[in-house]
Parts: sequence; structure tokens; C-alpha cells
Amino acid sequence: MARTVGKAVGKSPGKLPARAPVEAAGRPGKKASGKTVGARDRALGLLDKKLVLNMLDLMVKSRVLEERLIKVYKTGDAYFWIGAPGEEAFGVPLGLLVDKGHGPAHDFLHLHYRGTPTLVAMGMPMIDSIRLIMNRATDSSTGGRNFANHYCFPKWNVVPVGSPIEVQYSMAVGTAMAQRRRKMKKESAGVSIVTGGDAGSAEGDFASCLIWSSRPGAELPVYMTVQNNK
Ligand SMILES: Cc1ncc(C[n+]2csc(CCOP(=O)(O)OP(=O)(O)O)c2C)c(N)n1
Repeated sequence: MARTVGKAVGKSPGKLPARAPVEAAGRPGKKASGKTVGARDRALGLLDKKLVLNMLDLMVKSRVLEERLIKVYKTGDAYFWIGAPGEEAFGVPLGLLVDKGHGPAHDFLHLHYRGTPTLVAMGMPMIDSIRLIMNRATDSSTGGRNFANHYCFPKWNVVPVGSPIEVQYSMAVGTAMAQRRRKMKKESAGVSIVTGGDAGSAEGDFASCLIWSSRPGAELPVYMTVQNNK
């Protein structure tokens, strides 16, 4: 599984763990006996069993989808494949934490080309991924014009995935600025989540994101992640 380094910049990312989708997936309820389900797990610092099972289910779904995409490519039904096998343990929890919606009141996602598990966890129909890799006109991300894993879902603030590595880090600064402006006006605002690989962190866009997100007195609600998949 991918080794993951998560880095939160600014003040907002602290609220990520309390997001509703995770609570809905694994919130402890009351047994008929009155005892709280999952109390022992929580006392041990473990995740709720229901949530863990849900995550495992989504991880397996993501891997099965990935294997299908590789087959599609190998049988000559696609020109190119790039994907995320091995990054499920990172991508799925991230997808469950996202505050999904349209506009700056919700989270923005600046994913790189290994974001499939995150989108599967958010509820993307798996057929969307197949349509994209096969360049079908019915591909809702790009109308069949881009290749595997270059998703775009405006209704969920998933901005178009770019091919040059790391440019997503400088774009995250832009959406985070809009979200910060809302926060200053006491309006609800999400955070800008950005993912990328470890090698790409040598690019200037990565440094720009760090600098612009952490200016004293002007911190931005950016959640930066770096996946090392060696
Ligand atoms: C600006 C730019 N330079 C080079 C490439 C070619 N390229 C595509 S993927 C990749 C490797 C990136 O490695 P890393 O950031 O660790 O991410 P990983 O693919 O390992 O998840 C490179 C160099 C590119 N897409 N864009």
C-alpha cells in the first residue's frame, strides 16, 4: 500500500476528521441493552467496525475497477492507462472525509491521475471510469476527449485532472482563496484538498502552494497530501 504523508496548512483542515459522511458510515448507535455500540473500539482508539468494513469494501471495489481498466487497455480498447492500484488505503478514507458539493461552501478536490479510489468512495459510478478510459462520448468528465483517470465532476468541485504533474497544487491556492474570503465573511466554506506524488513535490507549484497557503495572517484552508507509492 502507498505510504502517505499528509500535511495540513492553515487553520481549517483541523475540521476534516469530523465530516458527516464518515459519521454516517460508522457512527456508533445504541444497542437494545442501552450500551453504546463500538464503545470498546473507541476506548482503544480504533475505528468503528462498520466504518472499517465500509472502507475495505470500497478499497476492494477500487482495485477491481483498476484491474478492469488494465484489461480494457491490454485488449486494445483504450490508448493509455494510468491508475492507482496500491493507493486505495489512502484514497478511500480521503473520499469519505470530503464535504461533497458544488461551490466554495464545500470542499474542492484537486486530484492527480491516481484519484480513482477517492472518487469511488465519494460515490462515482464505476462505469464513468470505463467511459473515460474508452474515450466514449458518454464520458461525463471530458466527453471522451481525455484519457484514463483525468476526471472532472463540477457538481462535486472535482476540478479537471491535469497531465503535467503538480500544477494542481497552484490551482488549489485559487479555490482556497475564494473559500478564505467566505470564511472572513463568516459564511460557510469548505477546504481545498490537493493530492500528488512524492517526485512531483520537487516542482515549483508544490513550493508555491506551501508558501501561499501559510502566509502569516493570510493562511488558506488547503489540505495538501503527498503519496509515496514506491
Ligand atoms: C511537468 C511534467 N513533467 C514530467 C511529466 C511526466 N511524468 C508523468 S508521471 C511522472 C512521475 C511522477 O511521480 P510522482 O510525483 O512520485 O507520482 P506517481 O506517478 O509516482 O504517483 C512523470 C515524471 C509530467 N506529466 N509533467
